[in-house]
Amino acid sequence: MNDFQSRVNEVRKRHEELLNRKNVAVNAGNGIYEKYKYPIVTAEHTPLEWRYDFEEKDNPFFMQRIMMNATLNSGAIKWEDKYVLVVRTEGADRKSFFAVAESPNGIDNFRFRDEPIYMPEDTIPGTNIYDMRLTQHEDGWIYGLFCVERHDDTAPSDLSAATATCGIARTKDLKNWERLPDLVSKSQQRNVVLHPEFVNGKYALYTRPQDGFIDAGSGGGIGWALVDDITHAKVEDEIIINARHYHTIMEVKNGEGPHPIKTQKGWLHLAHGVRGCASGLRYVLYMYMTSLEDPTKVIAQPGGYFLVPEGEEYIGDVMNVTFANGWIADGGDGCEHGGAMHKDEDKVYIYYASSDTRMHVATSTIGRLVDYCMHTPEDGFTTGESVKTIMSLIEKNRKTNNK
Ligand code: M1P
Repeated sequence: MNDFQSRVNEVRKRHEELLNRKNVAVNAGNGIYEKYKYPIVTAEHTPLEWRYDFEEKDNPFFMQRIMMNATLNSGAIKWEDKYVLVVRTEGADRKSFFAVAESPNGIDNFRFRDEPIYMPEDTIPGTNIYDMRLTQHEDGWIYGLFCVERHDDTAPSDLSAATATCGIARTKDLKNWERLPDLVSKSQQRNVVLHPEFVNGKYALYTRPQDGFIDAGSGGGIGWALVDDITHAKVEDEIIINARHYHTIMEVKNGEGPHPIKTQKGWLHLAHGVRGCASGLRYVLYMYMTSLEDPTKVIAQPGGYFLVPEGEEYIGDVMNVTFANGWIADGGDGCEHGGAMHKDEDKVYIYYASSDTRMHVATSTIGRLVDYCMHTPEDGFTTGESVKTIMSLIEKNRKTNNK
């Protein structure tokens, strides 16, 4: 065997070992969810055929010709009995694209399909696309809403000036995508998510109005807008349903994660909150619940964060970030539509990225997550209120322990 062939064999062997690695639950100790020992999808999981030229005469050193940098913020759906991620995959050239990776059990063995998704363009082509939220809507389509970044040509001399718009595409099979016109909105938009059910006969969107590409500015938090026609979606009236607040984990920005999960007690939401600190922005995950009768009404808002970067999760291209735009509530059906009513015992697979670099999973159940939302004290917004909340738990425990 020549050097070329033995190197090919070695690279293939290592790749297969990585893809077949079993994952192990690590008890997070908070009782709310389990994290797992290994990331589930990394740049190293991408197919070798995307990266290497296997022709010896053209690539005698068997080098990577195209490098992959990161696999992050992934949409998720249970589809044909598989746990499917639409992974934001980022090449060494900084361009993100979408690619489907599937697992038989949701926690390991994720394999990319042979080819990434070639997303059709809107009338004005985008420079970069990322962070797809998948919604299996009651209209029968699976929608993918994502951020489209373009250079802001109103500032021609500033090469970092950009705009964020919500791109919309739909599919029936996660293979062929129909691109619809981008969302029309007065402000820039990122983190836009389609609610799985019609509300008053209209499509409902969670929005995140923002003044600039990075700054939320006057955009007060997670918004809500009803849209008549998803094939020409336009935000007319937008209300803020989950506001940012001074000195909280979402002081600087927040954004809806995946679409909410329907439970007997209300819609369960996962979102991210951002605050500033000396080392930059810190992105953490938080949860809240809204009413089944009125999805704009928050009925539970645990104070503080739900999940944060820990250990190696802190480190990556953008440090101190956890971000989630995909989760699967698994009632055991092969592919449940987005608005299915979930039972307490249904397992929830929370797919999150750490530090804009790699994908992880955490697992819980509907019952645990609802309990977490309904019984975690709210943020009292001051040190005094926080201490009072701790004191009342101590007092309750004193009584319990003295029984
Ligand atoms: O770098 C952290 C995240 O920053 C952005 O999120 P937001 O719009 O809430 O600031 C997004 O670019 C996201 O992809 C990224 O993970």
